[in-house]
Amino acid sequence: MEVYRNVCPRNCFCTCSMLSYVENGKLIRVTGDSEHGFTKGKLCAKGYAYTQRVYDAKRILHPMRQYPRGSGRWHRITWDEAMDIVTRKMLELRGRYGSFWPICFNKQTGNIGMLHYALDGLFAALESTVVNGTSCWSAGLDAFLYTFGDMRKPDPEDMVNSKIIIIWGGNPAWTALHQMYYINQAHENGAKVIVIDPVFTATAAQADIFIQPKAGSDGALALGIAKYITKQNLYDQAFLKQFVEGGNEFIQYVANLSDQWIEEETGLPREAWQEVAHLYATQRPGCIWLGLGLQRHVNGGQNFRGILALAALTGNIGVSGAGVYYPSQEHWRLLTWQTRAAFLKKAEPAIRTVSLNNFAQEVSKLSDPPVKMLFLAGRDLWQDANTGALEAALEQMELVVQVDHFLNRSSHFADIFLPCTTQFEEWDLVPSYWHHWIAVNQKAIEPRGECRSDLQIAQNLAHRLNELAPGCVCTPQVGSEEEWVAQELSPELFESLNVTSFSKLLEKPRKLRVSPLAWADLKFPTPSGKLELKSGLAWADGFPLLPEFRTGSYPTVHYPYRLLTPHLNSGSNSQFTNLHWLSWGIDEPKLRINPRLAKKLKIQDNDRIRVYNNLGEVVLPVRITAMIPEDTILTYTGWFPDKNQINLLIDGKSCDMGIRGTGQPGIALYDTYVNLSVV
Ligand SMILES: Nc1nc2c(c(=O)[nH]1)N[C@H]1C(S)=C(S)[C@@H](COP(=O)(O)OP(=O)(O)OC[C@H]3O[C@@H](n4cnc5c(=O)[nH]c(N)nc54)[C@H](O)[C@@H]3O)O[C@H]1N2
Ligand SMILES: Nc1nc2c(c(=O)[nH]1)N[C@H]1C(S)=C(S)[C@@H](COP(=O)(O)OP(=O)(O)OC[C@H]3O[C@@H](n4cnc5c(=O)[nH]c(N)nc54)[C@H](O)[C@@H]3O)O[C@H]1N2
Ligand code: SF4
Ligand SMILES: [Mo]
Repeated sequence: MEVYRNVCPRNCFCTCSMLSYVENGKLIRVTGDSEHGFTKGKLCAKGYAYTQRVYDAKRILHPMRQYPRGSGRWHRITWDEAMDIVTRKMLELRGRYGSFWPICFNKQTGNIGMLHYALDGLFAALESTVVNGTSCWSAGLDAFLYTFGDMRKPDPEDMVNSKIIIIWGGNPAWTALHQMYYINQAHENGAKVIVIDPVFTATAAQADIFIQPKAGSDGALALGIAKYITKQNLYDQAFLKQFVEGGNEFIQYVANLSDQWIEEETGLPREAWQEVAHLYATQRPGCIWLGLGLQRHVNGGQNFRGILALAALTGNIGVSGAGVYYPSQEHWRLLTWQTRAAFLKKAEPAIRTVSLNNFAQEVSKLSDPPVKMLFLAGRDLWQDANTGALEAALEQMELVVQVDHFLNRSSHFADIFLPCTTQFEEWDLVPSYWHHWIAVNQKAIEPRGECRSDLQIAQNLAHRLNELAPGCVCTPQVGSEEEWVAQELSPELFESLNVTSFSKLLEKPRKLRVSPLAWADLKFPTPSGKLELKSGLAWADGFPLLPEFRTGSYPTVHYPYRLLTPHLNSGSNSQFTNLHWLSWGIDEPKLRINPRLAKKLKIQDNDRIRVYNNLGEVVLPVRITAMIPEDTILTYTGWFPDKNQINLLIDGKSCDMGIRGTGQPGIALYDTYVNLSVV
């Protein structure tokens, strides 16, 4: 049996290293890689299910054309035919409109490997229309940029040294599974774990203290904690004086807030935040984990600023066991991004951008020239907000091309389907946005059927375009995938990994030699050089100078319930839930409602409920559970084939922040309101 090293390229905190076992050219087993210090030889259930994903009967193994669009009548075509249809259309549109702007490229994070950025490079080089923004983390990111000047976090392995771990608006027991090892280690060493979430999650079930504020009220809760810490004189005066800008103004601001106001905003009794405040200020060092769910609100960024202020007040920064955790990309900066750059070959391409936030509406609005062709890679458009508008938006497209493994919800509207390889069938380099380990993804098996990698598809497109219109695009045609991977590694990266050659890197995953601490030097790249609670940049961008609370959104008379749609353990966004191993016994999607609400509305378990708002309606079976408050309902995000799709009800309004870090505000996915009726 042959054994290869692979890396899970999903948009997931853990970026696990895997060992793949191959017999007679077939992948027969996948395990974790015990040489990977962060994941320690384990995977999540999705990782172990890759053997099914690779060989699933529904995986598409050759190019196909659907005619007519939406008919479900797909027929096989050759790669040559597919490339011909796609590139001729591209050139015809350029001829008609004078540029490639009528072509919109929409890729997000279906696969975060570096070689997949070839397509991004190609469409930027062509100067087409490209999607701008991300649904993950923008609002929270900007709060870090205002406060610290950059996004850096401690080594997640350092969490074992914490005495208090506050997990605020994140559900790592499901979404960052391997981090639970470090949280549990700290717990065993006597740390207290506090979870703050409107929902009693799998993470909350493992905590010492669970605080259940109203969604979107976390900024007010943070101010309550700050008020208690300062009033009781539990704050770090020396730290504040030396390293913090606006510390005194902030203390004055919180001193004037009434406990009653905080109680009303958060729905919590004052004892709740006072206990958290006392523990965080006195049991040191303490860290805070800022979840992504917390910032998917219209006031999400400003709420983050309030929480970041707590680390500043207590001086829980730059020392082991302390700090604030959020995804960050320190070592993405050590990669050369050669794949993207090699395809792009231009410093400032004249691309046109379209916002992801309300993609359907925004893409329809573009004129002069209008968008006439959509190229999707690693996307399920039904993960976007306002999916009700997608059908009309897609109607205006003369050609929709999709690169994927499976026919998904978006395929209904596609004309051409190009099947791509999985990580086992290609080389790649997948950096983590969480831990400090790097591993190379080796090709373990030959591509299934006629599948090609995103890199190859970019090369094929460039090649055919140049054949049809010589000099149309300047892109490289040569080099093995292995060489492309090697080019992503900079001398600084080699040095940091303590290896001298690419081949050494193939032997096992390596850890970067970076400081386990963030901000150990306490020098901050902000305008003042200090950690800024008072931020002139925030002010210039239209936000309060201080981390004041900004009220969020509220239910209305017509739509009295908040709809939360967080991430599911057995899926990775839209991925995996189509597999039998992962859908079996899970029984999703369900609509969770509180027992008191069920009683009020005379709803029984498994009743079918109509959930609706001004955008549309979805019918789902109910699960009655006390894990959520009475005014909230919950169903998980994901693709449940043939079932109703909840994003129909999400309107795509923007978060307060996000433009600074990612060019677009975040999406306030969790500020959605609905009403219910029994079917
Ligand atoms: N298993 C699995 N893992 C994943 C993913 C997946 O789909 N499945 N997706 C990956 C991706 S792309 C992402 S972005 C991350 C997301 O991972 P997380 O950071 O865990 O974020 P969410 O699942 O969006 O929400 C987490 C929690 O935030 C809570 N929440 C919502 N609003 C508020 C609020 O106003 N205040 C507070 N305090 N809490 C709130 C929700 O109730 C939920 O329990 O996970 C990644 N990992
Ligand atoms: N209601 C609600 N909606 C949400 C969220 C939420 O919390 N609630 N979360 C949002 C968030 S944070 C995110 S990140 C998005 C994620 O949504 P998307 O950006 O659509 O990403 P995925 O669902 O991970 O994957 C999309 C597709 O990529 C394909 N794919 C996998 N590997 C490859 C590859 O190598 N090449 C190509 N070409 N395709 C590949 C998969 O098969 C899948 O069909 O969803 C967002 N939508
Ligand atoms: S989905 Fe996440 S936890 Fe699961 S195998 Fe992939 S990287 Fe690891
Ligand atoms: Mo995400």
